[in-house]
Amino acid sequence: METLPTASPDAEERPYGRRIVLSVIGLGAIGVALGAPLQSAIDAVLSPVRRVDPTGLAELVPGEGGWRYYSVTARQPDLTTADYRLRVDGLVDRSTTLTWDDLSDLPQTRWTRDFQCVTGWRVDEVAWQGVRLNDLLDVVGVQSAARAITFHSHDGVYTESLTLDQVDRDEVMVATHLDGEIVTRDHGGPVRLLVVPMYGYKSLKWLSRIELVDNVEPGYWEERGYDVDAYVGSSNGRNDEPIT
Ligand SMILES: Nc1nc2c(c(=O)[nH]1)N[C@H]1C(S)=C(S)[C@@H](COP(=O)(O)O)O[C@H]1N2
Ligand SMILES: [Mo]
Repeated sequence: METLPTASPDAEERPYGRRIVLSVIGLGAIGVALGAPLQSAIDAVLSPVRRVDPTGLAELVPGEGGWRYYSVTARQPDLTTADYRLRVDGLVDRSTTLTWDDLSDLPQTRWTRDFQCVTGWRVDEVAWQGVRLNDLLDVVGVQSAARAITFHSHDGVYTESLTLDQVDRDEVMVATHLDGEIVTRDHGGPVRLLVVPMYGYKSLKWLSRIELVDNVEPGYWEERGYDVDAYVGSSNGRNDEPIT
């Protein structure tokens, strides 16, 4: 069995969300009853899933509307729109800290897109609203030495990265609304990243900082073997046109 990337005896570090924790207690008991040999056969079948969701059980427990709630930390940030802050810094002309109201005052973009996790689950036609990353970058001014962006999360652990060439495709959003409502805590609210053409692990939740850097720094899952280039295959090609 492969080593779980972030498994730790410390419950605070366990890499699954609380909804899943509640739902899988019964499934864990099944594993105990089956005994070790059968359990390792099940583990082998689930292993591609485990590489992204070490519990392997998120796949079995769909949330509302087909979503699975992922978090690599047990404790999720609990931020109101009033205390939310977004730092934009690194190789920019004007480092800045934005509030929720600052984001609301910027031009708003709306895209309806499918959302797909690398493990195979997918939610069709999710309606997103927020600020295009390129609009935000225009505000701060990107310096010529910048080549990539490192994104940080208020969870203190998760990071993601994109090259500026990838961002130039103009399909990245600092998202404030999902299906008409402020992004919920489970979904990484009040503000998360949305990287439309890529697998879900690029869409970092509880976005805290956008850091312009001169070289791409592998993100959380990239450190664990996933690609910085995470473009979804042709199966996700249905909703690629912006609606506004
Ligand atoms: N901070 C943080 N962002 C994250 C993750 C995470 O564990 N922590 N999981 C990623 C993965 S693998 C997916 S598929 C999506 C899932 O988004 P959801 O939890 O809103 O369904 O979030 C991505 N962003
Ligand atoms: Mo994912």
